[in-house]
Amino acid sequence: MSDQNLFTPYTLGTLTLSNRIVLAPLTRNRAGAGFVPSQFAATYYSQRASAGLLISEATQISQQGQGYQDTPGIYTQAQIEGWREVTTAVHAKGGKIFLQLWHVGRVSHVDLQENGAAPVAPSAVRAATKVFVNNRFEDVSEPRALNINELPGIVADFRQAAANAVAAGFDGVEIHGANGYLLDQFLKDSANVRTDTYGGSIENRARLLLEVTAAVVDEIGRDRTGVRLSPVSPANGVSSSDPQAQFDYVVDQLAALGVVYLHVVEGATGGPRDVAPFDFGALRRRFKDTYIANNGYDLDLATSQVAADQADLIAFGRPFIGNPDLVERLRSGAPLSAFNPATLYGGGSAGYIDYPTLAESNASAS
Ligand code: 8OZ
Repeated sequence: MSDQNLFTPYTLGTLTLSNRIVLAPLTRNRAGAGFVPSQFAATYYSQRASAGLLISEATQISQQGQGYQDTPGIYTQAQIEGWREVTTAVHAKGGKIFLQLWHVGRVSHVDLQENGAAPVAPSAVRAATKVFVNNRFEDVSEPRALNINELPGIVADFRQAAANAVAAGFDGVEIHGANGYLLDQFLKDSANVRTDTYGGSIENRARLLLEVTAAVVDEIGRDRTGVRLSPVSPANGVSSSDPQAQFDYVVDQLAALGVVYLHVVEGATGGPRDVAPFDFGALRRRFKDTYIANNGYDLDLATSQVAADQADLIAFGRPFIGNPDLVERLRSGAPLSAFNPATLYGGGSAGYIDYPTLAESNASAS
């Protein structure tokens, strides 16, 4: 045991975080015209700036990378300018913020793609999942397998998006390699049945993630590059036939590339932590730099895992929605507020920037 606790500063690369609590990426589907971040996003993120680190909602690197309506992008000048308002507001409150870079792959719908094109995937294997589009949940569209000649273009899109994120004022980026989206589809052999150098072996299935990571590190530097993984999550219909050996390898390679953090969804995303046997401690030990743990953490588990050196930082997702001052509530043992599920995905300011801090609710009650 050590004397580390959640509320002490932490050095992440060149950044000093004020505590070890992280805002996990949360999709909120409120982008405006041109997939520019919501006019309320600067307020939303800055309300939560007391977290040691904020990770933005998943943000598509291209139109092809979009899978749900009204999610923001980072591939146009207007999007960069919209995000700049967010980073400026967060920095004004002393916060730090990374942008999560996202390509959904097969988890998309023709109505979101250019000219109604099919979504792209490692293989023409449709996911048994739905996306929110046309104001309702619809089955994903039949995907087409990417030609090997198209993969450098996807790597280039991630690279450009990372450069755009820095131009927008972000402190770094998180590559979304989790939850059954494109990079995870390549990793998981339920979705990847390719017979070329991007399919088959553990090494081949990791190739696209590692090429993307190397390109982003080259573009913006290792201290500004994190990666999120979900080794055993069944999110969006993916599974690996040998997750421990696979993710031991992936993590060793990410360590060799020198990324500043590994962010791991432990268990089923938003569900049980014990969905499948897996030694997350092995990943933590193999990766010498910062390990961010996520999924179903409460104060007790977060405190004990940090004290036992099983994680450096803990990412909280849903508890941050209704508690913009989550850090202060955890520190003081105050009760947590629930959030309204009806305003989780989509809408305007209601259920987004109107959750009060504890001090605000006490003031209005008296
Ligand atoms: C919830 C709804 C839509 C997308 C993820 C980006 O699971 C998401 C997501 C979550 O990583």
